[in-house]
Formats: sequence, structure tokens, C-alpha cells
Amino acid sequence: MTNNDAYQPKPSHKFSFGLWTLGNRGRDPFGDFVRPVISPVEIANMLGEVGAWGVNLHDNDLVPIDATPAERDAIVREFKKACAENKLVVPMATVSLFFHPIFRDGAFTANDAEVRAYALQKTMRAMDLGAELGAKIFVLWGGREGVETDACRRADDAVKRLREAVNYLCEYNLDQKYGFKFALEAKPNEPRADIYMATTGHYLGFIPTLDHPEMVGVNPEVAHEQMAGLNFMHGVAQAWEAGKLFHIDLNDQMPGRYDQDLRFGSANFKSAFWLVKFLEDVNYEGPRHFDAHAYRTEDFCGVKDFARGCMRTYLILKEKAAGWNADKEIRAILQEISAGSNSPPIGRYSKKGAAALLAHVFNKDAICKKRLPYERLDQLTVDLLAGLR
Ligand code: DIG
Ligand code: MN
Ligand code: MN
Repeated sequence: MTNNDAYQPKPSHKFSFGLWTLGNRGRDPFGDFVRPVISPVEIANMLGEVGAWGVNLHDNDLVPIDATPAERDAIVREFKKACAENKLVVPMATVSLFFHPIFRDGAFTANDAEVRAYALQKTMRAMDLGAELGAKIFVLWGGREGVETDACRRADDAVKRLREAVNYLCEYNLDQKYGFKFALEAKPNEPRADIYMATTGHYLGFIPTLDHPEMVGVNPEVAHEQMAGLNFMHGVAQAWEAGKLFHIDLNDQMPGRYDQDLRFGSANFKSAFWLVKFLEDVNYEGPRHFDAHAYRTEDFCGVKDFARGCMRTYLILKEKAAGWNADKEIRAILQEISAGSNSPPIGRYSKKGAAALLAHVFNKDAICKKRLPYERLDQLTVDLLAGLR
């Protein structure tokens, strides 16, 4: 990987990584850690070295769950210094409501009211921390908000508890004048057998039922929607169209597997292309956050390769997207397939329009003869991605 080619990250690209991504030690259900612990300061230094713009964190990625206030303040001071030295911003903060055993039955949706209250307290403190670090986006991923058996609670009670918690946190946000935008992150399963709000679509249906829907959006993750067998870019496009794409978790995922959190674009290059094309076509201005980690085989040089690869692939696909939009043959086909027809103008309903539509005679045979050269269009896309155009 040359260090002076066109695919070098710049702050304007807004590439960010969570402390937990470069800090991932490679443990999995069948194997122990393969990499030593590295501190948040060392991770900040690594991110500065690879050219990232931002660093994100769960509360306990930085501050141990039982740290004293004095210990917390010292840790935050040291981390702020490391961020400044590496020219890193903290665009997003979040809270771990899944790692500690207290959350074994969920956090906001747990049956024990004391656990639900503790989850709120922990989240408020994580918001305090995020605000102190300058974050303006607060992600909530309900990794434990689910079940192994639906015998444990009625699923609509879980929705009610989740709504109560998010409404409460929106009020805290207003009270504290933090100005957070909440980004809700979906996932269909793992660690729970079934997680409530399994996809971004579920959250898009949930948000309008909140007291402050304008304060809440979504944080779609590639792997999570693909685990549900969905077209990730479509979910992102619907969130964007609804004005709810507040953040995005970029990574990759092979079909039918557990959550792999692979390097961006490493498994589904073409779907990553359609995603990057969409984000660039609509001028998405949010962070490009890589919620991913290196293969278990990697040492810390490999972890840096992983981080560089996420950003490099995004920039390669960004350049490919510009090439696609400028390609003469592609443009000609797009022109052809969207050429006007003699269809009556529809637009908003009107009595007059409806009468015209009802009176219109459609020549179905002629319509069926209209060419849709998608094979050629897709092959041109493949050629372009293969570097042949
Ligand atoms: C997992 O995909 C989740 C957690 O890593 C974190 O809570 C969130 C932040 O993007 N993604
Ligand atoms: Mn994931
Ligand atoms: Mn994520």
C-alpha cells in the first residue's frame, strides 16, 4: 500500500473508528485473546498515525465501570490530551449496556426495574462523558434487549419500556443542553437469540412514537442488516429520505454468519460500491464510522493495515462512483431508461387528474416492448469496478 497515492485519508473524509475496534483483542467464543491490551491513548496514537479524523467510545472503553470520580477525571484528561495531539475529534459516544452481567436480561427492557433504572443512570453518565469530549451524536445499540425465550416478557412490554427509556434520555439531553442527536442501532440477533428492533426499519417505525422524534434517528450497520438478509443500501436510503440517517456503522459481512464486523468492502465489494455511491450522491455529511475489527490472525501492524484498508477501500469506491456517474455509456443508458413516455402526469391527487388518468388508454404491448438494458448497465458497472473503464 503506497503512502502517497490518491487514496490517503483526510479530515474532510470524516473517517472515524471506535476505541473498541482497533482495541479489539481477537477473542471469540472458541478462542482466547490473541492481542495484548492497548490503552485508549495508544489507540488514539494509532488512529493519528493511520490518518483517521475521529474516535468514538463506549463509556467503559475509556473509564472502567467502577472508577472513582477522581480516576475518571484523570483518565478523561489524559485521553483529551491524546486526541488533541493526534488531531482527533470525538464525533460520537455510546454506552455499554451489554457487557456487564447485570444486563444479562437486557437493560432498558429488563424485567427487573432496578436494572432498567441502572441502565438509565449509566447512560446519563455516558452522555455526560460524551458531552465533555465534544460528541454530538449518541448511539444506542440494544445488544442485550432481547430474548432466548419469549416466555420471559410480552414483546410489546419491551417496546413500551424502550420508549420510556429513550423519552427519559431525550429529556435529560434537553435538561443538560447537550444537543445530542440519538442514533438507534438495530441488529437481529447475537448476543441475544433475538434482539428487539431487529432492523433499521423497525426503528424507523418506533421513532415517530417517541415524545421527541426530531431528536432521534438511526445508526444502520452493514453487518447487522445483512445478517437479516437485507439490502443495506436500501435501508440507508430509506433512513436518509426520512431525514433520520444520523450516523452509520461501516464494515462487511458474509451471508448467514455471526456478526463478523469485517474490514469495509472486504466481503461484498459491489454492494459496498452502491452504498458509497449513494452516500456520495446525496452528499451525506455525517461521520464514516468503521465499526469493524481486524482478523484474529493480525498483530498490531495488521490492525493498522485493517484501519488503513477500511478508509482506502471507501476512497477507491468514492472514485469509482464518480467514474460511474461520468461514464458516457452509462449515462446514455440511464437517459434511455428514464426517457419520458406519453404517460399522463400523475403528481398530487386532483379530481381533474384522476379523471384524466381513468380516461387514459394504455398501450400495454408498446410499453412491454420498451428496452431495459440492465444486463449491459450492470456489466458496465462490473467493468468499471474491475478497472476496465
Ligand atoms: C455493535 O455494532 C455496536 C457497538 O459496537 C456500539 O454500541 C455501536 C456503536 O456504533 N455498534
Ligand atoms: Mn456489528
Ligand atoms: Mn455497530
